[in-house]
Amino acid sequence: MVPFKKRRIQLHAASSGDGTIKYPQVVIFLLERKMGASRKSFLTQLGRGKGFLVEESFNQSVTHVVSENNSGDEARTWLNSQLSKQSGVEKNSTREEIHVLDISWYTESMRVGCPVDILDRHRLQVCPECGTELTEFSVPSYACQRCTPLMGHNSRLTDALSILADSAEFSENEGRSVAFRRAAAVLKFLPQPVTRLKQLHGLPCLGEHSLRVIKEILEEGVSLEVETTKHSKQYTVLKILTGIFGVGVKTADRWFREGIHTLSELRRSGHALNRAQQAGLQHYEDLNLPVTKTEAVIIGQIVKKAVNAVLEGAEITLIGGFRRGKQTGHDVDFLITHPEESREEGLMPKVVSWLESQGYLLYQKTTRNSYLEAKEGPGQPSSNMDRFERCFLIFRLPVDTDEGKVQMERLIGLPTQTENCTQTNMRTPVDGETETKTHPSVDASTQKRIPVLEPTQGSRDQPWRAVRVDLVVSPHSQFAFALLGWTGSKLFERDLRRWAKQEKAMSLSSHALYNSIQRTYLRASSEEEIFAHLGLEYIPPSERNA
Ligand code: 8GT
Ligand code: MN
Repeated sequence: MVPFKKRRIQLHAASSGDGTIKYPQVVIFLLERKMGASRKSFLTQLGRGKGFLVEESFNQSVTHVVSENNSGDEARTWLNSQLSKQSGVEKNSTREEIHVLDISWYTESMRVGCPVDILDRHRLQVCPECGTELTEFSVPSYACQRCTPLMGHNSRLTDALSILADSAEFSENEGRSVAFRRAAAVLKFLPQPVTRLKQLHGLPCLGEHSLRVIKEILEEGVSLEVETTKHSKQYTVLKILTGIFGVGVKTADRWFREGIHTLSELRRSGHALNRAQQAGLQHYEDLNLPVTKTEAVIIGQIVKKAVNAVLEGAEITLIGGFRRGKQTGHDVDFLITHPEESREEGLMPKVVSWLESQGYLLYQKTTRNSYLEAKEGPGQPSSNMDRFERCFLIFRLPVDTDEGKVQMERLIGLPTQTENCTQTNMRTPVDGETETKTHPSVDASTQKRIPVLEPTQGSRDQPWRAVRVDLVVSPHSQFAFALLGWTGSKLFERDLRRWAKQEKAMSLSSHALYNSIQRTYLRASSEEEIFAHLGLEYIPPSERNA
């Protein structure tokens, strides 16, 4: 008898042909029911040979159940019976939902050699009328009270609502846009896919319009309104034009109304573009390619080198979506501080000069710190723009061509590498520092192999790619507030401020927390302390993906 611990090691060692598990986060179980033992065994070997982790028997680590010839209801019923047998899996557990997939997902993944995106057609559908026990959900009202992971279980619904939110933004209807985003955030929080509308009864933030769209998708598979919107001229053109760094909705809409529908029409129009827009147009393709985590880390090392070169002891932190665990982003955000208060003053221009002198910058624009507590009092910035010294950059990142490698080695001797990344829809940058960023990031549940740091365009010969980078400098006394304020997501931040104001009579910004009743500032040196001041349970960055 092999001891239990050893057995598990053997099991995992057997999980791939050459012993390497390429996708440890995807744990597959093939359902033998109706598939048959010999076919299951064949498919198991095939998967393991390609580096997939295919379990012999169902266990708590399984993330993907693959079935052949079973209906969604049959597969679900089987799964539920397995789950109820397992001790330690509570009914209301927030354990990631197990994907119940058709064999087509598996065979396509085998063909490509990596786990393909899970599309609707891969999911086994549960019949609404004959489905197994319906889960009733319960959702706290504020996004900052909820743990929202990166991947939800209702992406079909949340993607649809995000399109309507974008479209509302394009029509400059912020209220409507936020309403759709709130509805999407509630669905993203749910621990299971919604199968029937009645499961949503009584949940917060689901307005009549959102429910109508959800109902249509649950019943018909698609929403006519979403499809029409997505293919409308205004939506497609504004997506393109707001995709130019430095172009916000107002400008894009004005151009659209003037009949400018493409980048080449814009180029030909003779419109005077500001410096940001010129750079945005020039580097359009690069800036609309997802930035990978590897690229973010490499840029982080370069920025760190710059910061250390100009001020000893200064510290940089990766913030924004990457801090929340995203594998790709539309830009890379860094927060810079120094443990001794005031030492950070004047730091930004020096960092920027250093980067410029090393040839790393294609564009830069700095805004000065305009926040003065004593002078401003408890006031909260009217938009989500704050008053830190901030720099919008377009970074010139060497890529994996011979020349790029030479540059990279010469400059910092960094390794080049490849990795798996999660693709995301791109968010669009905006009119410099005068307009807030507008577009949502939509996490697609996709997993694609992207060779990182290879030339971004097949035919391009330049040894670098352009990447948007934001630098923010904060005094140490405000660091925890800046870190919380810049980690996002946008909706999480919005709800933190709303919670503070409506539930606690406090005013929260990226600089400070003010108690309006006691008329005092509440100091904090960590995010945990800020959550505690607000009477909220601490939510780690990876769960702030509302
Ligand atoms: P991404 O992957 O698309 O880049 O997603 P992200 O990193 O979450 O979005 P982002 O647009 O880069 O913004 C990062 C965070 O900074 C978000 O939480 C956003 O709310 C916040 N943010 C701005 N502008 C400002 C600002 O002026 N002040 C503060 N405090 N936060 C801001 O985008
Ligand atoms: Mn970002």
